Amino acid sequence: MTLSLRPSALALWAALSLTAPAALAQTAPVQVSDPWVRATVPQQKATGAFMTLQAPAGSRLVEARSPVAAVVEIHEMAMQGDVMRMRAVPGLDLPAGKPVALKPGGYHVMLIDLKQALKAGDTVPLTLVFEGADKQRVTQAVSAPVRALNAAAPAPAHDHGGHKH
Ligand SMILES: [Cu+2]
Repeated sequence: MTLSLRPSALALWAALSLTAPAALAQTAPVQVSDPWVRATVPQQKATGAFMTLQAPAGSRLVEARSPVAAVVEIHEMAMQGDVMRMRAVPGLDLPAGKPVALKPGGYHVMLIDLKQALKAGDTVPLTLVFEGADKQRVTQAVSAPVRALNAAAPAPAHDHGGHKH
């Protein structure tokens, strides 16, 4: 009959272990929504990856990697004189709870020295490295579908109101 005691002992153990890793709450995973990569044409050696990041407790994107590119950088668009140019930045701050958009014409993850052409329908694996306020680094794997070269951010749903079939 000693076995009948086990379930309550297990429940107690489970309750204790749930309260133990309190520090993990501060490194809640960054939400990555709608990741995508812009397709390339032949000979094109670089392209951009886009997504929306939201960090529940605040975080910083400090690094990105991908097996399809020899070099991966975090880029921003900035005016240089009269010309809009992109340049690498050491990281991208993600304020707590605020969505940060990586999109064409703005921040993006730059895939440089591509090892292969990327065509619509392909999937590109990305590894994102985030640094929390506690300086702990966490990596997050993302699968980003490749979209056509002229793809922009997803268009809002069109609703013309009168068409109910
Ligand atoms: Cu760039």
